[in-house]
Amino acid sequence: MNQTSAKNLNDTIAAKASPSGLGGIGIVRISGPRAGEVAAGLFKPADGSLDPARLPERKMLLGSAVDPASGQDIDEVLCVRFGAPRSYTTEEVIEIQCHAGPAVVEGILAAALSLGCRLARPGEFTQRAFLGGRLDLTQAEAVGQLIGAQSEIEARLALAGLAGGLGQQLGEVRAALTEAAAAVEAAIDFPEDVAEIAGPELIQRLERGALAPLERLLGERRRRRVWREGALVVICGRPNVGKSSLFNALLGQNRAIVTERAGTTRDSIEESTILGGVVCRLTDTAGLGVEADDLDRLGMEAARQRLSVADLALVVLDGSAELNGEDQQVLELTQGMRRLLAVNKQDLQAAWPPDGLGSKAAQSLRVSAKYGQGLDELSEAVGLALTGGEPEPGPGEAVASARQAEALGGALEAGRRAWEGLVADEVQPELISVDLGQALARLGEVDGQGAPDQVIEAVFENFCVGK
Ligand SMILES: Nc1nc2c(ncn2[C@@H]2O[C@H](COP(=O)(O)OP(=O)(O)O)[C@@H](O)[C@H]2O)c(=O)[nH]1
Ligand SMILES: [Mg+2]
Repeated sequence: MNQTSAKNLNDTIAAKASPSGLGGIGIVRISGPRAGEVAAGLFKPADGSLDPARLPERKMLLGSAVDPASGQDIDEVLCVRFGAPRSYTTEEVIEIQCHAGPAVVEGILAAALSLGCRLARPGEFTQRAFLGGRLDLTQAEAVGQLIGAQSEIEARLALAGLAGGLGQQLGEVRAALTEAAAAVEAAIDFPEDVAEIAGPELIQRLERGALAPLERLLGERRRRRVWREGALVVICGRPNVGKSSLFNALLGQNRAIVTERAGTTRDSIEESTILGGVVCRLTDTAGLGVEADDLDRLGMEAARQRLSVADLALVVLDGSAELNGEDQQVLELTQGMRRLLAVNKQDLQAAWPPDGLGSKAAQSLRVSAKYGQGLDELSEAVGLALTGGEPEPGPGEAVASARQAEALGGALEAGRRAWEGLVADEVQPELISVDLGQALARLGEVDGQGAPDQVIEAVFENFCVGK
């Protein structure tokens, strides 16, 4: 059992574990000490010799769900029992599979609630798995990530997190910090027996066992963040260069309106797609350049706003028309950013030579959005620019989330201060002890060991109900 307070663990919770709407199968999940009683109250096994209060474990059993108040059948169902602690939550769990009609699922859930269950909060099943010691906090977060995964890559990464590699590495970091903390405590308690607070060996172990691994994890996060979280790619350029055409072509669908009239796209449109292997939110923006009216101004403001938070600017230029002042403005606006230049309309006669951009050229590629030329190369270039060539993390190489990285950064900072204090050997041990304690606390925010309730709650708040 983790140290976190096990509040409300005595009650039995229930929720719909399948998504809302129409589908083949609906699932109601019940977890807690009274799960057996609930099963006895609402499940009638087809095999009359079975005791519904003590169903055999891990066996799909046919039967019917009945409304305990009226005794009427709600649906023909399958019921499976996972006995504690060999269940997802480590508690007694009953799962009832029914037909997915909303009335049926809600009816069974209502029956469970009438038998003394409470409706589960978002992520509460996984929270119980964590409190039961089955998952550490990094693994619990990976469950949420897996459920939210929109692409195969995201799912693979979440699965790597679920394997618990990050938690394991943090266990080693914790051991090194704890060892240093113990040595410092000894120096506080027995100052006359301890000549120096910590010997060079301990200082080295702190560096190698805690600080270096934390630095490595944070570096890994910086380098591979886009693999985990995807990237925001903003298409920009002056009106009529073919931004919306390129947006549609890269998505493989006609999402944005394309016209010969300049200034058709007023708002930013965003869609998810995979470019060069990276999950991208691709944004089509209004043309940047000369403002004709208020709508133009608003559109351009929206475009600038998206650009300011973009991971990559995809600057579109019209290769068939002379570059003008508006193009120059866009080039200047995106100068300091990570960017790629797409020189569009290569199917038409070129109005300027490929090297016409001089020193402004970051990397430029010739494409035709209209005729689908050069798009694969552009996709690859986008992926490469975003990942900097770092390969996708393999199995067991979990990349820290933003929340985790923030806490790891705090742990590193505090640990580094303690290390400096130990090296200088003139800092009061009490102060070093405080720093080490803080490093341990920040570490706990990541794997959940000794973490305060608010941290744990915050992690599970992002989950959906039923998981
Ligand atoms: N020939 C040619 N025309 C294009 C190409 N891409 C876009 N266009 C045309 O350029 C005009 C403006 O395109 P649009 O995508 O709306 O530009 P935006 O204002 O930058 O979004 C439309 O008439 C498109 O058909 C291209 O690769 N080749
Ligand atoms: Mg447009």
